[in-house]
Amino acid sequence: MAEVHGIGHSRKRVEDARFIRGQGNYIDDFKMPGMLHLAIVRSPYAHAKIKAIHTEKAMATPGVLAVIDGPTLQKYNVHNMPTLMSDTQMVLPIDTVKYQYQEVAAVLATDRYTAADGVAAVEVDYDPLPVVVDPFKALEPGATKVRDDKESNHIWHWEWGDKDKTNQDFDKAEVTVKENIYIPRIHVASIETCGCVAKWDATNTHLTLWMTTQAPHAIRTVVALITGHLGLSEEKIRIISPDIGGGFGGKVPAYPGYVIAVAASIVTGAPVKWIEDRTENLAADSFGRDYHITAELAGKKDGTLTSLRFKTIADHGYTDAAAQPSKFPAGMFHICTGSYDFKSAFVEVDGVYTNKPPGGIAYRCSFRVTEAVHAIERMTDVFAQKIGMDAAEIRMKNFIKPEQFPYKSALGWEYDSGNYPAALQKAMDMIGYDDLRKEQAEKRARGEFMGIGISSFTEIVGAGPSKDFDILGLKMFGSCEIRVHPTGKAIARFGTKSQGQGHETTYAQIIAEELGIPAEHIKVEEGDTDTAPYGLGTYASRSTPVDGASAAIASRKIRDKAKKIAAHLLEANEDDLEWETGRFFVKGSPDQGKTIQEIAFAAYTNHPQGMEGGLEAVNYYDPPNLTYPFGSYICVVDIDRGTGQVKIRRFVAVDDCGVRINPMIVEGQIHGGLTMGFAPAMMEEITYDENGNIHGANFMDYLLPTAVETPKWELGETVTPSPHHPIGAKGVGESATVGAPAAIANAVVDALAHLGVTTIDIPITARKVWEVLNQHGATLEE
Ligand code: MCN
Ligand code: CUN
Repeated sequence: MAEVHGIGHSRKRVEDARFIRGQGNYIDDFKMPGMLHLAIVRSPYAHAKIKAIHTEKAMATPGVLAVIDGPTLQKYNVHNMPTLMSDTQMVLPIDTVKYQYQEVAAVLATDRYTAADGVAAVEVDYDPLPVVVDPFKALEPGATKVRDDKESNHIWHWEWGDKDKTNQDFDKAEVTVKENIYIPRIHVASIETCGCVAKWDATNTHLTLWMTTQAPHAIRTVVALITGHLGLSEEKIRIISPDIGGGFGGKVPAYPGYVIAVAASIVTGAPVKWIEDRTENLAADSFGRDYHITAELAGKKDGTLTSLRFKTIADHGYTDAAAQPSKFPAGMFHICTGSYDFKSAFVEVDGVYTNKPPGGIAYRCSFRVTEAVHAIERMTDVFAQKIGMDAAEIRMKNFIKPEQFPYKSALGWEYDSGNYPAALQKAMDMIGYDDLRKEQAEKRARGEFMGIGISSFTEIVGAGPSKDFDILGLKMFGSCEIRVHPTGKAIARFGTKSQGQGHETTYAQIIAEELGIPAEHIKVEEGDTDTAPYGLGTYASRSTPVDGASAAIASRKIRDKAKKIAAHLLEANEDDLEWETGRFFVKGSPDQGKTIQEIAFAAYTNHPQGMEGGLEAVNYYDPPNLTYPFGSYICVVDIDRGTGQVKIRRFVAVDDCGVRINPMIVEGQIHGGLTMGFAPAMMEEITYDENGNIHGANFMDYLLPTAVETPKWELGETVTPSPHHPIGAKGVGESATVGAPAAIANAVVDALAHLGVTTIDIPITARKVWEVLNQHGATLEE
């Protein structure tokens, strides 16, 4: 049955609908008897009226069963769906398309190839409309209106902080700096694209939907809410998220393909598969970033930073499909005071519609933290450069001090714990900072360009406390259910969903540590709404801070019950028992004890009269606070004056995510995260021409780093436990992606600083650097 194929990893081919978890079940490989396939007709225009859709030729193609369009779906009132920010997204358009590659119609056929032929045979007559791609132009009076159902292209204005105090502090500051920083649109590009298999069982009026989602329960609730009028109530919907081949935030939103597949399965009674090809995935799924930030800092000549003011235009494309907690339309952007002790700060963000695909997902980033970190870490360097201070020195001077934790930031967050100077010092020692500065001075004197960049970031992960955090009203609890079987083995289920982060290993380790059941005898399950406790899924590095805490607390509940059973078995008083990992014993008589396995057996065979039998527990965890992992990264670059090519010579990353459950998994997360930080810093970017035509809808144009381009990462660690997390752990899955780009950009600007260069936007391509060198007459003469 097993068959190895694909590049770089083996996958088991699943021949029928019996799917085994954790062994390589990708939607792409699903086969079921009678399964039908969908393929999507997409718009070549970024803005156009649909005059007519001609389906005759497609319908004449053998194997094509139906062409589904917007008006068909409208009959059932499922032509629109809500986005995570309660905006509206078309499933299929009734009469107008709003971005290039938007879904126009869907072809249902007996196999994927025939469906594609059907798509090619559908002819659509369009009337092109004026297009607006630049968010600044979209805000001008008289601009083309993207949305017919809205007053203007301005979606929302959001501000946070003390505006008056900040303005006063700026007015009286000795030094101020200001830069425009653009953080470009990028795409997730997971190994697997999005897809699903919808299977409608008409006899039992039951829908099973296998889909590439990071948040199966939330999807189930949303499906129930939008299809309740069709009889699909929540108990009749089962969402299963199998191996999804990478998430990175891109698999949090719902996409039209899922909805069309469900509709097609309900109408035909057959299982229906939809899977994107790479271009569809790159061109039409939700994007990340696209923040135009005007950043200002104020401070003193001695390097003390006092005040921060950021103004941002956020390009959301044609609908606000950002995946953010409801209360924060710009996510956690207001973590932008970073690792520094600012006295005042004020941020404002304006969301804007343009004729581009929906944007605003958090590409490996806890809700806009990457944008915040990039801006503050770049600006700290800009300030240092202006007053002639060293980049490490200004950081050491302004860091929130270890004794200030818990620390309330100028923008209202309460940082749980941290030791920023220790992390930076460690990174400086590892890389040999002082020697590098000497080498740089010598090289500069010889006309060689070398730069050193630091990023001392603070993350904010673990959404989140129910007081402030919900998505579409659903509070962001963690959840864990553990059942200990009679033989002392266990199954644990969670409301999260691993996409490659190794939850099967690390959750089992948490429970093993708490209960003494060996990790290999703890089966971890996620992603099936029929079996897992309700949960909001995996993104924003929330699994460890929230569901990881649940695992510890549910284990402790089991231990409490186990103690009562042990007391019964040992005929001892509960208060006289002591715990060592895996065993209760009588104080003072260590040989008189019962192991967790003996206790588990007794829970089903010999439990105390009056007690409930069995040994299991459920915990829903409402975290008291978020966790604030941090780190200091240092990057050394050499620039080729002939070509503008930037070579990363060394990159040291010191991370602190509190207690590490599994150091190897943490290192893997950091390696992957650094590579995904390097990618947008040096290579990745999605752009459009003035007609809304995408550049970068395939891997020839959208540059993903491979092992060849990726630098060698050197890792270090410090451990500052979270005081409020049951085992002291903080999240780590995104830290490196958040922290890395600024270190790289800072290194490049540092290499060019003596020319008067103060900023350079990512991605830092050779061409961009060469142009900067050329402007300053610093290219190599032939
Ligand atoms: N861990 C640990 N000790 C800690 C913190 C974490 O051992 N102190 C372990 C965890 O137990 C878990 C892993 O590290 O196995 C990541 O944990 P965590 O930081 O809680 O993050 P999540 O599990 O919630 O994963 C989400 C995060 C996000 S948001 C993106 S995006 C991302 C990332 O994880 N997507 C990934 N890493 C990814 N890795 C893979 N392979 N594929 C993705 O799609
Ligand atoms: Cu922030 S991307 Mo991850 O949240 O799935």
